Amino acid sequence: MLIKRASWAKLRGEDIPGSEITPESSYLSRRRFISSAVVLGTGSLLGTPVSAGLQPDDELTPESIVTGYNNFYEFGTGKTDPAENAHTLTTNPWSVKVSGEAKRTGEFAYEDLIKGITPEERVYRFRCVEAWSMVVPWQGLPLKAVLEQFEPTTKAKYVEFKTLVRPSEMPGQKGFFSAIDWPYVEGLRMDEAYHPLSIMVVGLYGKGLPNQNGAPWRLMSPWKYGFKAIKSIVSIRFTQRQPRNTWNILAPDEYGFYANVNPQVSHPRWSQATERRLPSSLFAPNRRPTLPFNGYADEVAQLYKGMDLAKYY
Ligand SMILES: Nc1nc2c(c(=O)[nH]1)N[C@H]1C(S)=C(S)[C@@H](COP(=O)(O)O)O[C@H]1N2
Ligand SMILES: [Mo]
Repeated sequence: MLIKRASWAKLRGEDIPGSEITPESSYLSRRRFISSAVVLGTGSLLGTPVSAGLQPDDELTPESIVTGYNNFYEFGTGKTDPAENAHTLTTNPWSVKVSGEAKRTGEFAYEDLIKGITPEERVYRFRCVEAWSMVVPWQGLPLKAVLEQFEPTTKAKYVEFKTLVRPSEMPGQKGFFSAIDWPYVEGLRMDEAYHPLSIMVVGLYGKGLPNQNGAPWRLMSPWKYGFKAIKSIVSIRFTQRQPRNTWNILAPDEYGFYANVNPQVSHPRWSQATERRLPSSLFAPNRRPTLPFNGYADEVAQLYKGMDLAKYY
């Protein structure tokens, strides 16, 4: 696996020496980097981003699309609603409640939970269940390092996450008409959460994470559909039993708990065999085949050995 350290100072936008600043143009020139990393396979290319699973023609999705075309129903159901409405969300102070099958539980300040963990840069393919996709340079903390701080017990088989509920700042939580019973909730099996590809995202394109993308921190397990990547997390609970998750509660026949990207298991209303890689338009749809586990099968398929993936969708 290819790992590059990111810098907390940079993600916080603090004053740092010019030499540490990575201009956007250098992200663009990494297109070449990405393909050569894939060609070289798993060499120890320290200093390049983690790019396992990327295909030679995967190009970074422009920052304006990653931060302007979002799903974050707390701010509205339209793709541009989050970018329009989320900038006023208060993310400092931010506290996180930890509960369940762990030795260290209680209320923690966000800064105390990220202290001492070095952010890493991960360039991941990102596939929404709605059949569009992106390639995103995230900065994140290995999820395992975040969760181990709480010393989960052997009873912890799953971990559940919840998003903030604050209707005064989240207009999508105000109406009576919302089908979602807030908070947005998601979960992972512990071995999925501890997998090295799973990260808690704290930055995007080398900057602090924009509110519309889930500030101050959000989940990312790149082999799963985007709805697993829960945003603006305020609660972490370790459990023995599989938790329910928001989209599964809304439409259990359409969205499962596992939500592993799978071109062979169609959504009841559309095929998952292909995806529209953004930017995509009517005349340049940029459609490409969807890969099993979103292209990360070599890394994660063994987590599901012996499971019927059509049943555990
Ligand atoms: N709290 C919360 N998290 C969420 C969502 C949401 O509506 N609320 N949408 C999910 C869906 S469906 C997707 S595709 C991704 C979108 O992430 P992005 O806007 O950063 O691309 O966030 C996921 N996390
Ligand atoms: Mo999604």
